[in-house]
Amino acid sequence: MFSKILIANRGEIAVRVVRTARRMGIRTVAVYSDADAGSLHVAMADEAVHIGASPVGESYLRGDRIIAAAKATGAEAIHPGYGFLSENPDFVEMVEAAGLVFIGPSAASIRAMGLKDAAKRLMEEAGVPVVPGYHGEAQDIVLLSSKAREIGYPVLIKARAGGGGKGMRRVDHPDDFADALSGARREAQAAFGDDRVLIEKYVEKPRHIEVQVFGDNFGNAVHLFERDCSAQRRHQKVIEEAPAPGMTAEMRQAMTEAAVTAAKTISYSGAGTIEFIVDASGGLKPDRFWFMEMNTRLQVEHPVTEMITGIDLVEWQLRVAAGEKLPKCQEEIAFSGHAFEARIYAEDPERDFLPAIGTLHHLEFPQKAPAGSPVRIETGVHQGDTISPYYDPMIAKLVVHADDRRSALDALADALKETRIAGSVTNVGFLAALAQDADFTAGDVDTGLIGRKQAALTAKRRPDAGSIARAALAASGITPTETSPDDPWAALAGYSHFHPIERQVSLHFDAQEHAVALVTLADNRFAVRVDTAAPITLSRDDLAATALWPGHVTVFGNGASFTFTVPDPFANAADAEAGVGSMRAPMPGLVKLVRADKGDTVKKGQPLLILEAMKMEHTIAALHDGTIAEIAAEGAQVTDGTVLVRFVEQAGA
Ligand code: MV4
Repeated sequence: MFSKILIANRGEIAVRVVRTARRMGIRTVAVYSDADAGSLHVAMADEAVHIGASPVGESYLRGDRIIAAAKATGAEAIHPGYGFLSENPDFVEMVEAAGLVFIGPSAASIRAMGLKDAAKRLMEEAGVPVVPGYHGEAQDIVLLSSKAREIGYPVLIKARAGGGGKGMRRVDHPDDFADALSGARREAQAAFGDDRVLIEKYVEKPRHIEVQVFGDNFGNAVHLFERDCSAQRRHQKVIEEAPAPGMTAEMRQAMTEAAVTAAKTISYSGAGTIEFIVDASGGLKPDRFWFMEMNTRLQVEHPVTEMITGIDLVEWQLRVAAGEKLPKCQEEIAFSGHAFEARIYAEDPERDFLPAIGTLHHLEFPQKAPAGSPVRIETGVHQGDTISPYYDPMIAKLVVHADDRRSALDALADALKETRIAGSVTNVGFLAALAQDADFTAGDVDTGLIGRKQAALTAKRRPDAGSIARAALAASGITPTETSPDDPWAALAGYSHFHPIERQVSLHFDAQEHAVALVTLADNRFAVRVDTAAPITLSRDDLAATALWPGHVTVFGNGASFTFTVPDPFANAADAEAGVGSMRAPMPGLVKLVRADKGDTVKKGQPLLILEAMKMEHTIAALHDGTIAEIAAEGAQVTDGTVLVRFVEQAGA
């Protein structure tokens, strides 16, 4: 076995690989960019080497620097994780030429699966079912349109170099073929520098079911059952599960056998995934699945397979790469129960999932689902970290396992409801809604489900009076435990029998202001009146599901979180004034350029200033129409939460 490996990746997968390596007594070397100097994967590894600036092209994609780091630290092998250089055959050859081991398949295996049309031809020859279609070299339009007729409409035109849905066009009628073809070619050329396409029969109600395979360098290959990744949004997986709902013994037998054939055909070594498209319009049938592509790496969603099989896939990767045989033969591999993985992202479901940036001021995950089943959190960040714009904005993967699908789904929903993140907007509420969706719960999931139900799954929720009251209690400065006498708020928080002190707190949610009055009662309780509603009695315990962060307070409950803007008594006067219509810095940075003046009338979406943060420029645009009362000065250094722009208060706002 290796004594030291280098991990050519970042974030949760780098942390994940360190964990298994450590358990096996293998030392680890992390690599990192400027933006990642203080990140978790660097802290977790035994050693770390700086490899360049924040953009991936200057760091995590620099194979030469990564190999030099491995040589300099005496690492014997390189684990690529997923993404970045993990499926780059030229990198594999560079690693091997440097006398190091690539923890993954051979360059030849990666190349065999790299071009989708060639991979499909190869699989067809090996007897693996592929979607009826044309995967040939000739590309003239007359030939392609006659192939489309032969296949039968509707057809799908796909980029041969493709993946991720780019360069894909569904065509329902021969009259639309020429336009669709030129559109697909243009997109394919732009995305991959290759405008060649393939034509396939369009599969209705598609499901994405993939099979985990593993090979070694002695010609052995096994499968570790299937995962269902049909819950996707614009080709981004959202929730994955294993096994696939509704899978029959017959279908599983056919799919896993095809997957092992695929792996053996290319003498595959290491962890791989055979992705199939399944026509679920008539339930799962053994003659309704087709090979789509092979991912020649460990996948993001590998933990659901680990949960149902009890096998550590990273351990297997290390053993196989070190020249050992597969630790188990097929008959020794079984699965039990059901697992789900939800991908928690810094993104805004209400704004069509726009990626978000921000500082994770509060980051809290449940250790266990209320029913007692384990919750596994895979994350590469800790509280206080900033979500940088350079990399994938995934915050964590939440993985649950239980005896059956129903219990696992309950555990997933419960765990999401107990996940508390403040400082950046996240998709946690959306994930909780999806986990409770009737079709998803019934296992009736196809790749179009999220798109069809997006409005309901992302419906904006408004805080109830109880949430507003809890937010006000937190914002008022009352702490979870009784204050000490030298606390400036002690006198106010204390109970006074003769002079009940009423405190006023103003909170804003979106454009709406809430006036809250708090009175301290006996026994550490508080009467909280929201606007004109009847007072609600709260205790210090009600602060548990709240988080205070610069200029804001976030309250959590039942799968939703509400973030309010709040005047901060400790911030400067301008900040304290700022309420509705103020825009704050989402991360610490430098005000690089200011394009509006005090007194200007601006339109929603108009760029107001540029904030340089994490060595990247962010345009801060007006959130709504209005007149500027105050705007940050050019050259100002700001922390996150600092008010950058304040609007003149409008009557009725
Ligand atoms: C298809 C298809 C229907 N028919 N192929 C999308 C990305 C690429 N990996 C394959 N994709 C599809 N190929 C045929 N012949 C529908 C999709 C598809 C899809 C597939 C898997 C997961 C999500 C998807 C979402 C939309 C379309």
